[in-house]
Amino acid sequence: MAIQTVTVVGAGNMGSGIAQAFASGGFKVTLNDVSAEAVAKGLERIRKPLEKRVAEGKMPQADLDALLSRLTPQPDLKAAVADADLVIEAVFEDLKVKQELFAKLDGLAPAKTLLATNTSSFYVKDLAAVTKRADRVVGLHFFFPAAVNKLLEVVKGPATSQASADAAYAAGKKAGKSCVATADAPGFAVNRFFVPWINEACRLLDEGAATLPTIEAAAKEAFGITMGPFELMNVTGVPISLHAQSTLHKQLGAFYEPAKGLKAQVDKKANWDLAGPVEDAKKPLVAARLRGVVFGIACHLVEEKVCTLRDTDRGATIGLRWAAGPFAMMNKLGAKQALAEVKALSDKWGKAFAMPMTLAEHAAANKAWHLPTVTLEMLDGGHLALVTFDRPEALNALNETVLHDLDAVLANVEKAKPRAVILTGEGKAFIAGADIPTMRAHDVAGARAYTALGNRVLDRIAALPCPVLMAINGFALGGGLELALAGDLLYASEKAQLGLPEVGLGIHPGFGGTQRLPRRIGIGKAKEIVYAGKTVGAKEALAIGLVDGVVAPDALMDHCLAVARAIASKAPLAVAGAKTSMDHGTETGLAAGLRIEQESVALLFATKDKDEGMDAFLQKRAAQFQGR
Ligand code: DAK
Repeated sequence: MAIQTVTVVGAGNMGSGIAQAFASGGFKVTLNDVSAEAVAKGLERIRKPLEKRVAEGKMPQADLDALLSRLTPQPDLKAAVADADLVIEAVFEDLKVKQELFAKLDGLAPAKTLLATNTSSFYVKDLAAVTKRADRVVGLHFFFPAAVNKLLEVVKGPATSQASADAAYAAGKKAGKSCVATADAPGFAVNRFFVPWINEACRLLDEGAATLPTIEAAAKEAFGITMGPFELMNVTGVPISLHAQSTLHKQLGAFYEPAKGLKAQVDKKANWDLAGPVEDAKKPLVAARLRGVVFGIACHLVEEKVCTLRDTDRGATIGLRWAAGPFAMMNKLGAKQALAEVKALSDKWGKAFAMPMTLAEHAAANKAWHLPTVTLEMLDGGHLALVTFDRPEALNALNETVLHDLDAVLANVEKAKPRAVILTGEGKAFIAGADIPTMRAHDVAGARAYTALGNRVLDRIAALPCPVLMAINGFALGGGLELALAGDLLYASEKAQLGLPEVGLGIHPGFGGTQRLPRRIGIGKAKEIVYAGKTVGAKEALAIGLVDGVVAPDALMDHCLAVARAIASKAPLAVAGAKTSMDHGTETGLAAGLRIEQESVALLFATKDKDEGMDAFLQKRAAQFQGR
């Protein structure tokens, strides 16, 4: 279910932002609203800021022209959805209005079309219920401003098929979003803790626990943000917070009841007055209350299986721009302190804010939450595996945890049997090397064990039967470059820096750098890099054959996906045989290598895919390979 054409219904701030994101991602986008004027206004919302970027030299005119050429205004709903693979509703947040629209869309859109709602407060199931295609209804919850904010919650309703959720997730990623998968629960993942965080700030004010500027300052410091809850409400609109909190209250009970002061402020139709004195002594109390709300709810979310621990944290860091997610914050603070902060609220609210069992267990064992440092996503119906190093705070440096997490992910990749694998890094680095504090602590025995672990995991990458692509998005240094060298195809962003700086640390490469690098670029160039601890830019890396392509940063993942898809469309056993023949054959003499190739290709003549590939040629059709 590959999505190519997208229709956005509703050309307001949210809708036009969504349309822009999909058009930037290369989709053909149709923008619809109730009238030609409303659609034209929506297009202007997209065009104006982008024209400004062009004028400031931040965007080439050609890119703007290309983006606009992918956007079609269409005020007639029937015509707008006639050719859509995905329709995203971004109309007024009113259940009746949305249900009427969904019923209409269900009648007008082709059977294949996926219908998505951008609701932030209603259940996906309540919209699916008015259609005859509940399996093809999903939630796509964008965050304001939708064109810029990278977070996208992909909501799977109880009847949504996995294929529909996967297709929506893949489309969101292609539109440049960092997707988090959530269940169909009140507030999905982020609003469930973010909105009560705002409400708790209002409660603190109601109680006279601290002045508004004190709460604002404490929140900024504790969560590493530039705007506190009150300033945020002023910017986004105070009534929106009240509406979101009231919705949670209806569904989740007393703890979520809107603060009196919040209601009063909405009645006053005024913004919050941010001026006044900050009482430093009261900041710890305020921070503890705000953290308590967030920690408790984050644990509830995971216990209720609404969202994973990692995605809950990503929601906070990507969508809200908090310095750390709730679980990373709890790890930093310690489980016992986190427990105390949640318990203070739980004691006050009883069942309405139940003590999360998992947090109590972690505190009793004085254990940190396990935040996976390497993640796996299966794409294209399982044909592609995307592995991401996710320790951006240390530039994805390889410590024992990362290597063990990678090992576990590789075990799952082996089970899933994809046709190609892509490895990349979150943030500005691919991997900035082995973890220096970890290495600093090792003696000779420790170093042997660490190298053995690293080499075992890197060999596991090299031994995968399918091609492994490295999407080198930034620094690939030391162990990071060595890991990349265990792959088959290396593609670098123009911003990438590649090198082996080990000799500058008093050691030399220990994860295969002295072996795999000369095999790839020749002994002379390899020695130049290793002896001088040299780092090269992407262009030079291409010139010396270290990487196989250099691509603009934004285009790197698309490029790797395109190569991976081209590979995945071919006979998997044939590709695997070619890989083994090349990898093993080139490690022996020519005669032995030719024998390896001969035996490998002969065995392919026993496969169904050989018959399918040749029949397809003779019958002038595309081959459908099964990997058998
Ligand atoms: N290990 C641990 N933390 C690292 C790190 C690393 N390799 N690289 C970066 N970080 C951390 C930084 O300390 C910083 O953390 P905070 O200070 O914020 O807590 C955070 O990542 C962001 O880094 P920077 O602030 O430095 O970022 P910049 O953009 O300014 O600089 C940089 C980026 C990549 C130029 C710089 O971070 C850098 O030079 N990093 C170190 C690169 C490096 O030397 N890597 C190690 C190569 S040696 C062996 C096994 C394996 C190996 C050898 C032997 N045996 C067991 C024998 C392999 C060795 C290596 O990989």
